[in-house]
Amino acid sequence: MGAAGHKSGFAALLGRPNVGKSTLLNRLTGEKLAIVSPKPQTTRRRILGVVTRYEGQVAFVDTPGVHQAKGALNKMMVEQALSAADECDLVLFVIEAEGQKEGREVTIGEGNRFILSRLKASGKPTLLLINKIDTVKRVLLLPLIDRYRTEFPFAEVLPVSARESLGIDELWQAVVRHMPEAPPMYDADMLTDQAERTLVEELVREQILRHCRQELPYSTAVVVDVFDESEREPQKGKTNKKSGLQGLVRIGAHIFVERESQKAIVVGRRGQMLKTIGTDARKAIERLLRANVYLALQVKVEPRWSERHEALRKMGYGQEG
Ligand SMILES: Nc1nc2c(ncn2[C@@H]2O[C@H](COP(=O)(O)OP(=O)(O)OP(=O)(O)O)[C@@H](O)[C@H]2O)c(=O)[nH]1
Ligand SMILES: [Mg+2]
Repeated sequence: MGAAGHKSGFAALLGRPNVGKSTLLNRLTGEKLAIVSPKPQTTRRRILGVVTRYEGQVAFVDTPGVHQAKGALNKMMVEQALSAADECDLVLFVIEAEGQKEGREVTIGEGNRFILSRLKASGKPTLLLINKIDTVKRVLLLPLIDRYRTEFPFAEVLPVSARESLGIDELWQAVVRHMPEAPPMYDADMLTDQAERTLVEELVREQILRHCRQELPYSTAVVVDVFDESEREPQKGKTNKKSGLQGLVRIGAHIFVERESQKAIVVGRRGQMLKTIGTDARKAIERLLRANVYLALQVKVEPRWSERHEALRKMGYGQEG
């Protein structure tokens, strides 16, 4: 493919927590690159997902939800999101249609107002993505679109459903339209910049988000410290004909929490909770690696890790370039 006329650039998914940014990234790339949960503040760092097609190459950047951050970890998350928006070619501002009621005036919440003010200051071309349209009647979208259009000169407005895969192709076409003309930035087979190890940590964290209640997930970090691939080659390890998994990868990971009481929750009665988390995470990791996986999890208390910068770095949330 020649460079002349080729479209290529960065598009950052920006929005409040829980609006479906990560679900959109996974849908756009067709791969599970980001974990998803019904709890806010699931994504903690930027996640790159590259889509290369005939029409062009787009590097999508999923970001943590923008919220009023308290604490070092949350402040870092919001900073990551806002700086990603500053550095991209196109902002995809994601809001959710969920909660819109008939006959009630549309109000823009404080969180979205704050993001809009940042977008105004940055002056980046921006598309408004209204996600979760599967949850509301179509007629409710029009007042929502009108309200937002009066606040900001969006280049385009796109109603989508990441979960039901509605409007995704239109979204792709629109994003490409707004990409600058440039040669491809990545090899055609490049999908993400995340290491397998990082993806594994996230898959374990996803199961903690899924199985544990309330505030616990916010105090949890996962660090893989053993990733033994010596038996990954199919001929060396066992191959399961039924599952199609080949070879064996041995993984050891620590789950960090901040208090003994939290450790008790993650471990559960007679270790039952940790066992459930481990079993479900192992299945997800096997799908990712297409290999049999031996997963050993250990829970460790690291007081106030989410407040301390050196601990944040140890958990892999350190400042990056
Ligand atoms: N009904 C419906 N639910 C959706 C849709 N997209 C995402 N969700 C759900 O919304 C919740 C949040 O999705 P995420 O993708 O984790 O949201 P996020 O914006 O990445 O959240 P943070 O990482 O916390 O900022 C999950 O329960 C998703 O399944 C959609 O199109 N329709
Ligand atoms: Mg997310």
